[in-house]
Amino acid sequence: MTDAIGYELLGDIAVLTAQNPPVNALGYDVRTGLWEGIERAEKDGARAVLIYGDGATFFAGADIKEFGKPPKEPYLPDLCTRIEASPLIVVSSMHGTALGGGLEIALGSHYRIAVPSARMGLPEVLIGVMPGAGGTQRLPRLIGVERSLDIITSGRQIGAREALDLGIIDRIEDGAPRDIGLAYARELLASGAPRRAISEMPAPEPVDFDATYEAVLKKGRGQLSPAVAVRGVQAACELPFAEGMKRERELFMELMATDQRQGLIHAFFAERAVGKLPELEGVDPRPLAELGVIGGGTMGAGIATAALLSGLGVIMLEMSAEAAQAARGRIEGNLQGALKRGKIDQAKFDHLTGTALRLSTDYDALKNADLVIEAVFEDMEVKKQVFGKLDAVCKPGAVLATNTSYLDVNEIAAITARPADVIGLHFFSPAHVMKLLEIVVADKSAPDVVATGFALGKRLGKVSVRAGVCDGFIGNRILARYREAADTVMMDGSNPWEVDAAMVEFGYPMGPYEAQDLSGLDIAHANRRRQDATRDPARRYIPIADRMVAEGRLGKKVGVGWYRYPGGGGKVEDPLVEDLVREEAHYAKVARRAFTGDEIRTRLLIAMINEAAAILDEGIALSAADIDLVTVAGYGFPRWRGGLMHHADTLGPKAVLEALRRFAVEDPVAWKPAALIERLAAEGKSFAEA
Ligand code: 3H9
Repeated sequence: MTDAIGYELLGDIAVLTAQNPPVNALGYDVRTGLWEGIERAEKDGARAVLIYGDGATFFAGADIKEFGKPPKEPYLPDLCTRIEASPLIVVSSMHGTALGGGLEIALGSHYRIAVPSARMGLPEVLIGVMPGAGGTQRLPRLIGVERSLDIITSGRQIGAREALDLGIIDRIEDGAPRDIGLAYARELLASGAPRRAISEMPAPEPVDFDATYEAVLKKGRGQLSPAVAVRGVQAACELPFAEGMKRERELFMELMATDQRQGLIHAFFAERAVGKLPELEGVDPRPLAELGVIGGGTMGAGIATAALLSGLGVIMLEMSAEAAQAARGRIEGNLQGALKRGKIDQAKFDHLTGTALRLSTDYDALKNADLVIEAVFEDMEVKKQVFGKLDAVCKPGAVLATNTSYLDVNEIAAITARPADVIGLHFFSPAHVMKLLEIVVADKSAPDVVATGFALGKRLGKVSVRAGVCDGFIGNRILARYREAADTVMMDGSNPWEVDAAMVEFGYPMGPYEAQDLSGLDIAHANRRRQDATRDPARRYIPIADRMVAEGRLGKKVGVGWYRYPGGGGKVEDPLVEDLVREEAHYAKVARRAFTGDEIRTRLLIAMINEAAAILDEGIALSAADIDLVTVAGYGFPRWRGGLMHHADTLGPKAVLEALRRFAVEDPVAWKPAALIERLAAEGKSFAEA
């Protein structure tokens, strides 16, 4: 037997223990060990088999690192079938996260028990595949089609309680997984409980699978895996079990061969690699118990909410008692949302809004804070005043963070006598919802201050990405080029809804103009005014957005922006905007022409890739994968495409360069290829290798 599975015979119960840290992934050794363990138990005359995992979890699924390599026998679906076919009573005892192939092993077992904290699910669609070891065949037989479709197409994890209610598991018991599993197996043997094979249960009742497929496909915004998984469940209704397993395998292998699977798994591993910075090796973060937040607007309230939910104490500083009261209202509103969704209970709500949150108008209240995040008005002078005061009151060793989106963190740090303690923590609004956190490392930021930023990000459940200091850091710097390319296309012949439609078709949840309407056109406008002094005069400037602001079309909050938002809800295309665009083009003497969706997409994407390449080359981002995470977690880039640079690699630096050269004929300044792209194209290398 392999070392990955321990074998013991305890009386008439054989115990198979998974020993494949960190998550007991079902790699080749584990599969072989389980197969041999079942055979040995049968030979040894056992009457029951217990399967459980050592360490943190039951099996967390197939070994994703084996994906894309030639599969090696025993295959996981065959293993589940072999387990189920055993004449012995097989019990799976689950703890941690029984996911994907892990839950499928449990479904191949005859009885399932779990500890109360266990979580389980079939998250395969989230990494671009679908359950491929009987999940789409056994789960619907066990709990019905509709509930299975919900679990399989969402990939969501469910807790032990819900699993028990749904009938996925037979029992919940507190204790060590080995102990509760053994006791259960003994009880089953003593009571003469029968062997139960889900495959022998009747085929489940069908639903309208074509309609479900279409609905799921639409919801996936171009992502295929959840929709294809629907066809797997359909097979459970329409085919005998063994045939259904074959169909599931075919569909699974089809998805395995897609770019989408590669993109999603790239994003999965990028998320796990992003915090592992060489500069932080062996560096401990500073202690973190009390967080100060300055400014209780939408951003500050969101940060405070996220911090409270993570268990940190929060002191919110505002300018006046009224403003503090308004900030409390926003935070309580956010927490009400968490209460409604069942994320917290009433007692927790009372605690978070009671003792855990303090409001003050006096900087002295921040003197014991371990970390203070400033989220005040985006203005250098205002920020400097705040940091001057923080420098005066905060305890030695406190981390002083700015939530600026664009401003120079070095300049802010320099106002203090402790620039090593200063860092940028760029949250995205609403901060208690959005996943991205850019950790902006200034020239003098101390390594343990950076480590504290990452520790905070982890605690808040964020995807934290290191960024260097520049105007806009990683995300907003790319966004500026995206908008510029969109505005140029609009000026030269398109309109906002065509541009938006082109990007939605690519997989964005919304296009750049609808997104601007949501965030408010005044914010970008103020930023453009800040950049006026330093803008390259040779660069083409499109004044349409300024004109919109001048006409009071500030976005959704005022009911009109690029679109109109009538009282009844929804957005409406506005011919006035088209007139305005045509007028501006007329003033600028532009000969307009039509753009296809493909042309629009290519321009917007190439513009972003070009800027991202410069960002990578300058060391503002440490890797192409970090840029991928920023675009996916903060800017709506479709995750199934892996992120901006992963997508760029599917095009290839050579093709990107060719497109840039083509566009540069029209405008050599805006489309000047980044040096990195020229180098990679010449060397035949990818962005991932840069
Ligand atoms: C499947 O099962 C297909 C079958 O239906 C059919 C097959 C035929 N494989 O996330 P963490 C690594 S598809 C390999 O930081 P956490 C991870 O990279 C699979 N490695 O910890 C990291 O490595 P490192 C369906 C894996 O506690 C380390 O383990 N299952 C796998 O925050 C710790 O991970 C899934 O999709 C894996 N399956 O979260 C589950 N999983 O230390 C995917 C993790 O070198 N996994 N690693 O960076 C997860 O959702 C989370 O990792 C989990 C733990 C919740 C388990």
